[in-house]
Amino acid sequence: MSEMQTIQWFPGHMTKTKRQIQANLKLVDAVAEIIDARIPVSSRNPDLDKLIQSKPRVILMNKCDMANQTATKMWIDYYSKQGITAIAVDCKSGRGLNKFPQAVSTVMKEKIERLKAKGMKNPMTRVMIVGIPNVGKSSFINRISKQSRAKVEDRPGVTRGNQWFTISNNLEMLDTPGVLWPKFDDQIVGEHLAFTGAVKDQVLDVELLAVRLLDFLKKLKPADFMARFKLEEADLENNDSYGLLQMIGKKRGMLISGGEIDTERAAIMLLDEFRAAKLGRITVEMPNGELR
Ligand SMILES: Nc1nc2c(ncn2[C@@H]2O[C@H](COP(=O)(O)OP(=O)(O)OP(=O)(O)O)[C@@H](O)[C@H]2O)c(=O)[nH]1
Ligand SMILES: [Mg+2]
Repeated sequence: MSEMQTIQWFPGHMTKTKRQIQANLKLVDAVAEIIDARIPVSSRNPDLDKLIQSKPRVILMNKCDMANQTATKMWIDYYSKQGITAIAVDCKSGRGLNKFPQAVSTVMKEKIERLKAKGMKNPMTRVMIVGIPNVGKSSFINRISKQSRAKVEDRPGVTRGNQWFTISNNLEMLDTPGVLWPKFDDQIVGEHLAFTGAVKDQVLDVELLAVRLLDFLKKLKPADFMARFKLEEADLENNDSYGLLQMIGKKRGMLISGGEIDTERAAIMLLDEFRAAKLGRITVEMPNGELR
C-alpha cells in the first residue's frame, strides 16, 4: 500500500500542508511540478498557482510511457504557448530526466543572468518538487539522485531539517516533496483520478467506474483495447457501456454460478489493465478539452 492511500485531506490538513509548502518555497528558487501525462488537468493541484506565485516552474509530465505520445507533444506545445516549460518524463525507467537540468536553466535564465551581472560566478539554483499523491514524486527523486550520483547532505544552519540533493555544480533539490491535494470537488476530475488509480477504489463503485471508463473508451476506440478484447466497431455501437462490460467479462470467462457474468470481476480487471497501460498508451485529457 502506498503512502497516498492513507492520506486523508481535511481542511486542517490542507492548511498545514499549505504552510509547510510555503515555508519550503522560501528555501528554493524554482518548483518542479510533477503531473500525470495521462490526465494533465486532473493531476494538477488547484491552488498551486496561488501558492508558488511568480516562482519559476518546470512541469514534469510523468508516466509518459503510459500516455499517448502525440497527446504529450500537444500538451508540451500548449504549455509552451503559455510560456510554461514542460518536459515528458518516465521516472520508472528514467527516460527524459536528462532534459531536467536544461529545463531548469531555461526557467531560471533571467535570474541567473542578473546574478552573473552582479558578479556571481556560478549561481546555485535550488528546486523543490510538488505533486499530488501517487504521481511519481519519490520515483523522480530516486531516479534523478542516482543519475547524478547525488549526495544526500544535511545542512544545519542553512536549512535545518531539510536535506538536499546535489544534481550538478549549480543545481540542488530539496529531498522532501510537497504532497498536494487534487481538485477532488469536480466529478469528472474524480473519475479521471480513479481511472489512473490516483484515488483509492473503495471510495467509488468499481462497476460504475468501469462503465464510465468504457464510455470514454467507446468514443476513443484505442486499437490495443479493441484487439485485447477482440471487439469490433459494431460491438461498440450496438452495446451500451454496461453491455460492453458484460461482453468483456464473458470473453474472459468470468462467470458466477448459474452462468451469470461476474461484472464486478470484469470491472476490476478492466481498470487494472487500463492502469497498467495494457489497453494502450492512452491520454484521457487533451489540451483542447475534446475528450472531456
Ligand atoms: N509506468 C510508470 N510508472 C511510474 C512512473 N513514475 C512512477 N510510477 C509508479 O507510480 C507509483 C507511484 O510512484 P511514487 O514515486 O511512489 O509516487 P509519489 O508521488 O511519491 O507517491 P506518494 O508518496 O504516495 O504521494 C509507483 O508504483 C511507481 O512505480 C512512470 O514514469 N511510469
Ligand atoms: Mg512518495
